[in-house]
Amino acid sequence: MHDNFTSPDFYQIDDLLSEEHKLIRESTRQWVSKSVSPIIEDYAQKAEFPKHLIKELGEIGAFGPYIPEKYGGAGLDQISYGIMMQEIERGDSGIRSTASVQSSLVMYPIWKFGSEDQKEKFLPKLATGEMMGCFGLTEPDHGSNPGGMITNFKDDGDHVILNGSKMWISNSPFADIAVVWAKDENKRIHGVIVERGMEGFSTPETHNKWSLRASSTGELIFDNVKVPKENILPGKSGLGAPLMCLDSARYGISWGAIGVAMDCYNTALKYSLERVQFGKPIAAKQLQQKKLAEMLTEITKAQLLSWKLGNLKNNNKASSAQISLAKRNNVDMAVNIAREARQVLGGMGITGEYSIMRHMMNLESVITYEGTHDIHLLILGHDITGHNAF
Ligand code: TGC
Ligand code: FAD
Repeated sequence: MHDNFTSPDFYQIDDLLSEEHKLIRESTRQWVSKSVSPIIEDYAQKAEFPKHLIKELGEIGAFGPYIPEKYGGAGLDQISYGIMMQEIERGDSGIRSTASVQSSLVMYPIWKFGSEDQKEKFLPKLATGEMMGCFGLTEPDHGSNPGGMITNFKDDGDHVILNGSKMWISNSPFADIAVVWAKDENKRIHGVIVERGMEGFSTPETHNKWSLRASSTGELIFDNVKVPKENILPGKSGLGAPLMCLDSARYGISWGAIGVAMDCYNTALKYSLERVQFGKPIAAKQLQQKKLAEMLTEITKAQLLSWKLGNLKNNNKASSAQISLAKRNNVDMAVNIAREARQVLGGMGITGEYSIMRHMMNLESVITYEGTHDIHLLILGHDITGHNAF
């Protein structure tokens, strides 16, 4: 697929970015144009994750951009992380998933809640992609309500014995380690690092997805897995620990959704200028202009939202409810833009010649994972009223 992306910046939001932010954006954008756009449609059609991109994602710094350099990260700020997610998701949500799971759901908990030994053992290899991780929170009977999880472990001397299962886990079929959330004998939730090869641990792949086809999704099954106690994250327990990781990933998704929306808008704009019907480019028709004007309006609002949220995060001032607002708004914005953009392309919009239909299907996962559209509304409702309506 030819990549002729140009990025809209209607409100000169570039003025709000530093030179370093712009350099990061440019280099990530070039990588996406060179390495993702030309191959991604084929991989999505084949329902296969392009594994060869892992090494390159490590090289461009997409694994743990904000993790300190002493652990192999890039030591960048939150806006830099967001910009990278924006550019990568412009290529494909599944590739951004791989980067954000590795960064926010695997490296982040080890960095924030891990022992020094765990940080030194895992983080540098995760940063290069030499080691890949996944995050196991969701269970077959506990999706939106992870606090009800039944995966559990029992004390067994210097080990614990882990039982249960997780489903819908991005990257599980090939991950080397899984950060798994499980209850101890007192029903307290802990993060446990489970390593591939431990007896009783398996990761079957989930097939027949119509969404996120270029991402590998699977289960995590624990059948009396003997895990050394040194693999338990010591720094924080309780549901708040995985929810802190989700806050970081949800923030990245708020930027990623902007990347998808920009790609759809850009494709629709170019097509409408070239496609002639009734003797004129369809871009000259009011109905198509309405679509394009509304897309640009929503993208601009979302850009300002994520930029401001990034600054709050840089100052440790972003609340979970603020993050929910941005994830919910921006993904919904991208879903609507993908649908409108697809219509601008008429019949061509349903083909793999253009990225829009793939984005549109991917977004059905993005609006569901990391907290559904409904759950983020309820988080906001709770924050506004003080009443928990879950
Ligand atoms: P609740 O009683 O409200 O809270 C339990 C404890 O957690 C604390 N807390 C938080 N702490 C840190 N950050 C947050 N965002 C927090 N939200 C709550 C809270 O203060 C409390 O602490 P304590 O000390 O009092 O115990 O919990 P609840 O059981 O009522 O549930 C709250 C709810 C519904 C908001 C939460 O469970 C939720 O967010 N559900 C959605 C589940 C979800 O998002 N799953 C995502 C799975 S991972 C994924 O989808 C990866 S896709 C990756 C990809 O491919 O990109
Ligand atoms: P449910 O919780 O069963 O929700 C079903 C419907 O009910 C939804 O519309 C929901 O909004 C609604 N609902 C639920 N509770 C309420 C309520 N209180 N009030 C009103 N409505 C409600 N999880 C991981 O742990 N790690 C991963 O890496 C991961 N990757 C994923 C990748 C993909 C492709 C997908 C699709 C999912 C992934 N997930 C992952 C799981 C994801 O987080 C869950 O699918 C999501 O949290 C929703 O859970 P559920 O699917 O069980 O839906």
